[in-house]
Amino acid sequence: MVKHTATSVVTIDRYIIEEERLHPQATGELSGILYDLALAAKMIANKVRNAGLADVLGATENSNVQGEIQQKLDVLANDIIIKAMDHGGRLCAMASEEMPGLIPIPEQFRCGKYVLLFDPLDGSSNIDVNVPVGTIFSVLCKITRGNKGEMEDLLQPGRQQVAAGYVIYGSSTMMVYTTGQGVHGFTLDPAIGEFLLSHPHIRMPDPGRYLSVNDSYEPLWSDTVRELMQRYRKGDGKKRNGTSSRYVGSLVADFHRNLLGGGIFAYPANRKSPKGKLRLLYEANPLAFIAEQAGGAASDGEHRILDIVPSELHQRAPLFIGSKSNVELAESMLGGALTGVGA
Ligand code: AHM
Ligand code: MG
Repeated sequence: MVKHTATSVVTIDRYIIEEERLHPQATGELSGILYDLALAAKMIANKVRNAGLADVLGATENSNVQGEIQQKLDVLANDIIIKAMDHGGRLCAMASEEMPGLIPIPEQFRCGKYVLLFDPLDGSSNIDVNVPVGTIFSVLCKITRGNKGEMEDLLQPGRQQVAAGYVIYGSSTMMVYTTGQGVHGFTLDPAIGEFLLSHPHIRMPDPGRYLSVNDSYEPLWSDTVRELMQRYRKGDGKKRNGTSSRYVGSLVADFHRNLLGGGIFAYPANRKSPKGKLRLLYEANPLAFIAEQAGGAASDGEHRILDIVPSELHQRAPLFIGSKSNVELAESMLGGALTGVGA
C-alpha cells in the first residue's frame, strides 16, 4: 500500500508510479492510461469552466469564425477523450456512452492490451444551470486473441475491471480512481495544472447519512421499492437512523457526496423504465468498483452489479449504490443476496 497523508504534496503522476512499483510485473501501460485520462480530464475541465461564457457568446450550436459548427460539450468531451487515448499503444478498443458501437484504434496506431469504456460528460443536461457534471471511466484487459479489440473485450462483467474512476467538475475538479488497491482522490490545482493527492484511501461511512433518489418517479415504483425508500427515510426505529434527502441529478456529484459522507444512491426500475436509466458499462460498473473498494456495495436489487454479465454495450441496470448496510437493505427487500462485496 502506498502511504501518504493528505498533507504530503503528491501529484497524481507520482502516485500512479508508486502504485505501479508495488507490482514488479507491471509494464507501465495501465499507468499510461491513467496519465492520459488525467490529461483529458484537465482539458474537459477547462471547457466546462468556460461553458457559461460560450453560451453568453452564443457560440454553442452556432458556426464559429472558421465556419465550423461548435459542438455541444458532451460531444467535445467525447472527442477529447478519444484523441487523448487512441494513439498511446495501450488500448485496443474503446466504447462511449455517446457513440453507438465499438470505437476502433485507428490503423496508424499500435493496439495495446486494454479496453476503455467511458461516459464523457455525465449529467450534461445540468451544465446550463451550472450544476456539477462528471466523466466516468472503466478499464479492462483484452481477452480475445487477435490484434484488434472486439465486442467481447468490451462486454465483460464489471468484476474484471482493472481500473475505474471518475472526474467531478464541481467547485473544484477532482479525479477519483481505483486500481483495486483502495480509492484515492486528487484535486486539480488550477494554478499549476496538476492533480494533487487530497483524499488518500477513501472509506465510505456506514450506515450512510444521505438518500439520493428522484422521488418524482414514486407513482411508477413497485410497492416494495416505495417501502424501501420509506425505510431509508425513517430508519428502522432502533439503531439505524433515517437519512436526509439529497439529489443533484448528476450521478457523479450524487455518488461523490455519498462516497465521502456515506449514503445510498438509488435509481430503481419503474413501470416506464423496467431496467432503470443508468448504463451498466459506463456508469454502474465503474462506480460499483469504486464503492466496493471504499467498503461500500452496489446492486441492481437482485445481483451484485459487478457480477452482471453484459449482453450489449448500452445495457441499463437498476442501481442501488453506496454504504454497504444501506445496499444490503435494498438486497434483502428486493430479493437479492450480495456476494463477494467489500475490500
Ligand atoms: P446522462 O448520461 O444522459 O447524463 O444521464 C444520466 C444522468 C445521471 O447523471 C443522473 O443520475 C440521472 O441521469 C438523473 O436522471 P433523472 O433526471 O431521471 O433523475
Ligand atoms: Mg451518463
